[in-house]
Amino acid sequence: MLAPRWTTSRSARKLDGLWDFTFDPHSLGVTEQWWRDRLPASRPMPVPASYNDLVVDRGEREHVGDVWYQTQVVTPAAAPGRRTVLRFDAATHRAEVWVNDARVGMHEGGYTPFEFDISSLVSDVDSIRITVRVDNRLTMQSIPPGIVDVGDDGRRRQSYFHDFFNYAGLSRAVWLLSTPGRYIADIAVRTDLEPGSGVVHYEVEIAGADPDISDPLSRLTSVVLRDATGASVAASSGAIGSVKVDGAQLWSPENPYLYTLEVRHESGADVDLYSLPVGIRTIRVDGARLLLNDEPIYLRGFGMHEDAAWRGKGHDDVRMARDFALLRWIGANSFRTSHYPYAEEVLDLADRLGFLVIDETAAVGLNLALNSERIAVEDTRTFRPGAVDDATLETHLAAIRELIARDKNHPSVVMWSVANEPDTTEPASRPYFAALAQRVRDLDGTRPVAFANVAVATPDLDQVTDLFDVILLNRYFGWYVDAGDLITAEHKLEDELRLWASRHNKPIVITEFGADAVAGLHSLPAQMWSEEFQQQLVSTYLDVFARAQNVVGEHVWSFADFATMQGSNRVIGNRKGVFTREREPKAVAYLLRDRWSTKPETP
Ligand code: GCB
Repeated sequence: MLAPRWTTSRSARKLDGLWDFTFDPHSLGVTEQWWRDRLPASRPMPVPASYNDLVVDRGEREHVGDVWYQTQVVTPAAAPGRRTVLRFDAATHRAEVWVNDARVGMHEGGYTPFEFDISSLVSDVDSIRITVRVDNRLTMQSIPPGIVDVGDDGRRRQSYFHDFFNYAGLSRAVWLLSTPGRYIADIAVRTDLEPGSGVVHYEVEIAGADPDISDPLSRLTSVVLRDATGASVAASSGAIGSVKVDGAQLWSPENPYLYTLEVRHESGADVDLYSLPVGIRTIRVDGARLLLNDEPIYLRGFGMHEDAAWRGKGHDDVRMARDFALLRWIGANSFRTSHYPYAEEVLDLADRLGFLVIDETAAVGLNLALNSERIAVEDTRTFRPGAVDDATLETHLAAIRELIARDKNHPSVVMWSVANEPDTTEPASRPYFAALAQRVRDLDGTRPVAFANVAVATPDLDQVTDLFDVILLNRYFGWYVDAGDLITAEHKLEDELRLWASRHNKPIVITEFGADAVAGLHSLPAQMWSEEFQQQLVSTYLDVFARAQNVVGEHVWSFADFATMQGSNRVIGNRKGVFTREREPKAVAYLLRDRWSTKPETP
């Protein structure tokens, strides 16, 4: 799926701004057909943003169910035959959309884009009313999963199995796109290295109205590859093909060199153009090594969140710019999109700045046993009918398809993570994960596939690791287990890493380790929750990784403090950030900056 872009044949207009917004606690909107008129009792609500922290009433902040957004948009007359598309970069977690009185469709999943061809609805009107029902409910068949019940006071309540606040709404841009009637629907690139050159394989998908042209030769797809100065370095024609670049500059964290693939399609009078940034690079696993451009690479960085005051998970270029500035300052070269696909703008910037991204689906919390103390479920087996079952698998497979459809061309994306901390100790998890791994491989054979393993799924108990290419481990020795005891933590961590390396000849990335620290809290000797303890725990882990076999990466949990549901171990949110929620450094940030800036690029 192509990102919205202005080109000489296309326009891409953002519909962001203040929309009308209404909560629908009694689910009246559908029966009363709220899309037919101005929303009742509406208030202004910015798009993009999560709505939760823009209200002051607790019931509204934690509302469970539908909310409605509406806006009126002027639609300049389109030339005959052109196509108009309404696109949402994300609606969390599902949406149903109307244009004027017509229902145009719906979408499941809160973190991937969707669009509707609305050409027939804009052809002879000056303006349109767009109405969106956004539903934040999580069920055992959604990704991520959750359970909705009704409290004694008749209020719906949402429980969920993940450790970040269930922010919802229109959290990314909304667009009105215009393309020629016959248009470039998709481009897939794959890059390869040959001695002394780089190869870009491309596949262009054309779709849309078939113009009445008798001469098929008047339909032509052609591509030009330009270097960073704009000079043409290779060209080809045909919808499928390859171009070769002698002496290609390879994409890497040290030199994130981007070419541009200009694609042009002509069908009679229709001409469509699209420009795609392309980084020439390979990524592969060789035994226990992770190779970028055939050289071993070591990942240094973080698990992160799209999270900030007021905006919640609303995409914001300002926050994103600060986050990347901090990533560079600290010497990171990598991050994981824990625990959902991030806004595509983040990947665009990672491409430009040279960050290696583990791109994760929103499948966080497929683990009832881990949450049984907090959420009353009688049967704590996760993979069974009525819990994570065939219907959940269908949602999960669709989430993978949409993730890869959106992100397949980003050179920064070097690995797919299909889930975070599922219960892979259950034998029934095996067919489920076999189906996921297979789906990824069918859709993209060029990147390693992995999932983030939970602490209890040790090498002896885990049922699925052999199905994957890289082992991602989340470990909290010294925090959730052996709390405060870094000597025991160090031994247990080292023992477990040794065991993984002896069982599987695969690269290991520690995708989570860390400790909460409330910024400004100090103690000598170091105690849990102080900045000193966080620093000592991180330092202990880094020492173990340096001695361990097969470890090819370290991602501290977490980049910055972030909002969670309330809990007796949360201090207005999770405080494992190396930076505060306001993106200022805690003491551990200086330790990491020191360690990461002196570490050689490759082991
Ligand atoms: C984890 C989860 C992450 C949590 C973290 C924590 O294992 O993957 O989402 O935030 O632990 O701090 O508890």
